Order: sequence, then structure tokens, then C-alpha cells
Amino acid sequence: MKALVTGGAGFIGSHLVDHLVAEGLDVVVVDNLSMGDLHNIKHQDEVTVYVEDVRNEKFMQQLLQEEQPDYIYFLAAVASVADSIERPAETHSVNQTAVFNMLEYIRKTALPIKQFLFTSSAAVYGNLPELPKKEDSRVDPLSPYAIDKYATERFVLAYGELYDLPTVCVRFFNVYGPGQNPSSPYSGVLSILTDCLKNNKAFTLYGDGSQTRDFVYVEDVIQALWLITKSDTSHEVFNIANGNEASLTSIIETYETVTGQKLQVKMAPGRDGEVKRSVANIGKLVKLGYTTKWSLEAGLSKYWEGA
Ligand code: UD2
Repeated sequence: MKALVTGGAGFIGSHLVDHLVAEGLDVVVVDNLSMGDLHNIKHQDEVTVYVEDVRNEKFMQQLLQEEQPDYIYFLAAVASVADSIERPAETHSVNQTAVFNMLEYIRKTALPIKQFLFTSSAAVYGNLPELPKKEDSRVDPLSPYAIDKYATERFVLAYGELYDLPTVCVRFFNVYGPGQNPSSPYSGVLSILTDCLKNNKAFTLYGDGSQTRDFVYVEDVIQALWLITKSDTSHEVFNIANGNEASLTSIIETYETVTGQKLQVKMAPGRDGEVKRSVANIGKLVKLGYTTKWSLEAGLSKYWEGA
């Protein structure tokens, strides 16, 4: 069995690649290294890596023909709400057009795949009051990022239904853990917090800290992705989260306790397009056998140890 992972040198992608190798799959990675790093992949020598942009349509088509993957995990993305507001056209070309082009090529050439998994985001739910978010909760995508993710989900599911392709979508909530790049202002908040605590830098807190998120440790995310692959599920959407809501202020306090460090905080206005509260209902994933193995405290301790 062969798997193609786009964004496979990135934070979540590289953990997935390591898992797939450990499960005995042949793994092919495409990554343009815009946020990823080949060193993130532990089993680099066992993986075929192409340093390329998923927007290179010709290249992607040739790759699919040559490699004939059974499983495709589409993780390549500009993974930031704020970045999509700064650069809507460019983020659209990655977050939607590249995925669409691949689906279209698979359809036209009737490429025999076992599963096409698209990684979407909790951002699709927006700021509607229903909590926790279920996969069939109403959506209200507020930013170019969220709109692209939602519209692409619909393409992925419609292609699945209309052309009988085995497609599935997942909505990541806030994923954290080793390998998350803290270098961009748009990086995940826990990678930035870790960098600030380690290197005694001031942390900029956007808003009043009462915004909530559902943080899930990357190993639980990989558990979820693998369960979805093994279940042979098609035409479904799954939340991938921990199922717990925590305010940013409480997360900072927990991290200070775990590390025994005190964070310097600079206050700044909240970011545009931001979601105020976010927490998932993970019942659908639990039905596949998912159990969260990492509480926030355990995940943060482990992350800090390796940082
Ligand atoms: C996450 C995902 C994003 C999308 C979204 C869905 C990451 C990196 N991004 O965005 O791809 O799926 O969820 O809702 O996981 N913050 C600070 N200071 C900082 C950085 C962040 O206060 O230096 C705040 C930020 O304003 C937000 C919270 O921390 O309220 C989490 O920010 P984030 O960028 O880690 O993730 P989020 O939820 O905006």
C-alpha cells in the first residue's frame, strides 16, 4: 500500500508520515517547505520526498500517474486565518485550487484510490453560538481561510458522491505538539508560547484571553487519522479534537504550572476574523474507536520536555 502525503514535512504531516511508515506503508511526500522542514520526518530515508508546490498542476498529475498512491492525505495548506486575510488570493490557490485540481485529475483519469482525505478546519463553524460543534452543526465561515476550507470540503464530498470517489474530510481543531514551527506570527499559539517561555521572550496576547479553543495533542490527531483510514469511511466529515474547551488565559496558566516558568505578556487588540469560542463534539470519532490519550497537562508536559 502506498500513501501520498501533501504537506508531509509540515507539523502534522510529518507525524502522519512517521506513523504510516511504522504501519508498513510506502510513503511519498510533497512539500514546498514553506513551513515544513524535512528534519521533521524521522524516517526520512524510508520516504520518497518531492520538494514541490502542490499548485504545480503538471507536476502533481505526473506524480499521481507515476506513484499511483492508494491513500492520499491532503495536508498542504496555508494554515492561518490571519494569513488568509493578508493574502487571500495566494492562500486560495493553495487551500482550494490545488485540491480541486487533484480531485478533477483523479476523476478524469479514474485513478484507483482507496481514500482521499482532505484536512479542513474548525474555522468553518465560525462564531455561531451552538457549542460543542458537531459535524452537522451550522457553519459560518468568516475568513478567506474558512471559506476555502468549507467550499473545498463541499467539493471533496460532492466529488465523492457524484463520481463515486472514496473521499472524506476532517476538521482539525487546535493541534499542538513537537515539530510545530513557531517562526511565523501566524504559527500555532502553543508553539509561540513554548518559544517565549524557553527563550524568555514576551508573548503578545491578542484580545483579552477569554477566547477559547479545543487543543488536541498531535499524537491523538494521528490516532484519529489512522482510524479513519482503517475504517474505510467515505463521504463523511469528522471533527478531530480533544473535546475540551479552555480559555487562552487558562492555557497560559496551565503551561506556567507545567513548566514552572513565568510568562511576560504584552496585550494587543484581538485579531480580525477570529473565532471567540471553539470546542468540538467528538462523538463521531469515538464511534470509530477514538480515545483521547493526552490531556492538556500531559500533552504540554511532553511537548515541553522535548522542546
Ligand atoms: C487555528 C488554526 C487555523 C484554523 C483555526 C480554526 C493553528 C496554527 N491555526 O487558528 O489553521 O484551523 O484554528 O478556528 O492551529 N494568539 C495570541 N498570540 C499569539 C498567537 C495566537 O494571543 O502570538 C491567540 C490567537 O489570537 C487565538 C489563539 O491564540 O485567539 C489561538 O491562535 P492560533 O493561531 O494558535 O489558532 P487559531 O485558533 O487562530
